[in-house]
Amino acid sequence: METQIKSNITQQVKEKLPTWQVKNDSLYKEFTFKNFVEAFSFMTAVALEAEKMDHHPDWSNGYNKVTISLSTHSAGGITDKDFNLAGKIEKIYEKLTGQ
Ligand code: H2B
Repeated sequence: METQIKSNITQQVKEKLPTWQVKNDSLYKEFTFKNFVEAFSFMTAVALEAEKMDHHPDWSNGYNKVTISLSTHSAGGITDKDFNLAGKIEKIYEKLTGQ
């Protein structure tokens, strides 16, 4: 699956990534941590995974918050690559925070 129609994407996000939203043709989520060190540890782990996948997040950090936006730039929207990276990010978040 390379590109998908939008209503289908929204449905898939509800099923597979219930804590994520679709925003500006991207998968979007804001993560909260206990402090900056925990947030930055999360970003480091995600960065290494993203590099391995050759698929990179658009993100920002402010103290204990990290907002992540995932889209496939070359496809101009959400693809399987974004779902896969979001799944990996969820696992990293769970492992790091126990949430
Ligand atoms: N990340 C994302 N999110 N979208 C892309 O289209 C993309 C990427 N392309 N990471 C990759 C890198 C491409 O630029 C390199 C050359 O593989």
